[in-house]
Amino acid sequence: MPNTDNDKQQLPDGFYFLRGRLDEAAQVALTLDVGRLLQKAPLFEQRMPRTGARMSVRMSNAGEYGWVTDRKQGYRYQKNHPVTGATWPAIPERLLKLWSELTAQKQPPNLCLINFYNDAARLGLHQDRGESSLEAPVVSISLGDDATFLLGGLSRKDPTHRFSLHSGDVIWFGGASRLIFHGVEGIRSGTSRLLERIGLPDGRINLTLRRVGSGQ
Ligand code: MD3
Ligand code: FE
Repeated sequence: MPNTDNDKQQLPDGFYFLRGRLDEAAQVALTLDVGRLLQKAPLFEQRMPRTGARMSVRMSNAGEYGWVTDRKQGYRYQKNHPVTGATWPAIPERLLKLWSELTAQKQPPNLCLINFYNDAARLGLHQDRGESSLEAPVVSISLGDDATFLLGGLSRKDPTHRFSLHSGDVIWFGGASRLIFHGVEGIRSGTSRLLERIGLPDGRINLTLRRVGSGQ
């Protein structure tokens, strides 16, 4: 395993790394919320635009919009689950509360992307583009197994730093940080038992709260 020591690393402006922001009780409560969301909106497979390559991270969404991608239509925000056709379930109250506590934004998030990583899943280095406003921050919450997160710069060629992300860690960022290249190298399977409570074998859930679309 590569060195994942964060403490000496420099974080970009507007990037807040809140290690252990959620205690055990808060993690359990949020995990049960996620379990209820996934009953209404099951995890599904996403496919890359054009190539149709399957993403190893399985996903779902809550909120007015969901992030969806497939071979034909590519990346987009849509109001319906691509498999069930149902609208997405509401974003749980405790996530709305966390968003307002951290960001002091007037508008609530209207998209919560749910990423599920099993021990084979990874997310290649990418930028999050497409949100109508880059002003709105993003809040990310980690639950379950540890992950190795990669943080680069504004160019794909910039060097990347590795961070360990643990269950209960919260990252939030806005401004220039929004366009930084980032990814998830992999998880360390078996480092947490949290997700057993919702019937997922070992793995990691990442929630990202965003404000997308019109009305921003
Ligand atoms: C830094 N998810 O869903 S969340 C994503 O752990 C995504 O599942 C990762 O990247 C995950 O798009 C990382 C934290 C995160 C999200 C967006 C960022 C960090 C970011 C955008 C710019 C810089
Ligand atoms: Fe991302």
